Amino acid sequence: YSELTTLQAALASRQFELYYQPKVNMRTGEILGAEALIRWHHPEEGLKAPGSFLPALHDTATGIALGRWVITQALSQLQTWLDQGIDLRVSVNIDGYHLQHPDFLHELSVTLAGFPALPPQRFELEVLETSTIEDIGHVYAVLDACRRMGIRISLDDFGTGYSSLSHLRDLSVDTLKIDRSFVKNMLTSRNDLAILKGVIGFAGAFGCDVVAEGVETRQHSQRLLELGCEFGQGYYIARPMPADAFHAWAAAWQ
Ligand code: G
Ligand code: G
Ligand code: NA
Repeated sequence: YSELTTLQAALASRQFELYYQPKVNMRTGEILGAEALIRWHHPEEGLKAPGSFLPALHDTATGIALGRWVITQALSQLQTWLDQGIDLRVSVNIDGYHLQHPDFLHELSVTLAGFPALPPQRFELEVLETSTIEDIGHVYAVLDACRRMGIRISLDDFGTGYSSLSHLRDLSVDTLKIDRSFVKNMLTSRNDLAILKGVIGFAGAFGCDVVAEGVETRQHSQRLLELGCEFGQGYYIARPMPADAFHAWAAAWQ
């Protein structure tokens, strides 16, 4: 069996699960949303993180199939939470090769139509600005079409790519996610702090939300608030968790 065949079988036998990591307003405590993060329940090796299996799926039909599963699963969970009165947004990570698939937009609109009661504004795509993109003009057109459907677009790991600023110039986005490396080093490195301040400033100037990733300590949270970044995600707030743990976490958090 090749690794790809194994992953295909894993998808067919429902060995994947989405975990969810909260994003909150660090000033008010309000829960803003949750990022879906895939996990694999490997029959022998236990719970596996995406870094250990997503690379083998890069630009494959099984990778596309898994991406579709992630979207449908996340929308269905979002609908469940909204029905339960948990008022949040859900985001998924979307690979560049999936975005560039010719059927992507059509499939997404059909999938969304399967959740007619769901406001598309509650759904967000996190796009890695470093993901391999052959035709940036096409990707911009796809992301613009998603926004016209009402779906939010977030630029993930913002600031780590070579073209962060041109993306901001050429694409309308709703959210910038400050890469965790800048947050990690902000208390000790003037350069990281300078970039972090810059990203917060750009978000303000372009009218986007800004979310800090990798908020690991109270000091990070406080310093981010002083700098004008209210939204955060990270181990200080909560680790990624199974969907059915989210309810209890939210109740304890409030
Ligand atoms: O959950 P963890 O921190 O191990 O995730 C590592 C990285 O894997 C994330 O930063 C994200 O970029 C990627 N990732 C997680 N879940 C998904 C997913 O469902 N689809 C894609 N394409 N990438 C994901
Ligand atoms: O880049 P992306 O937004 O997809 O980041 C999600 C990844 O970051 C997941 O792998 C998640 O487990 C990890 N992560 C989430 N919070 C923290 C944190 O506070 N510190 C570190 N080191 N990793 C985190
Ligand atoms: Na992400």
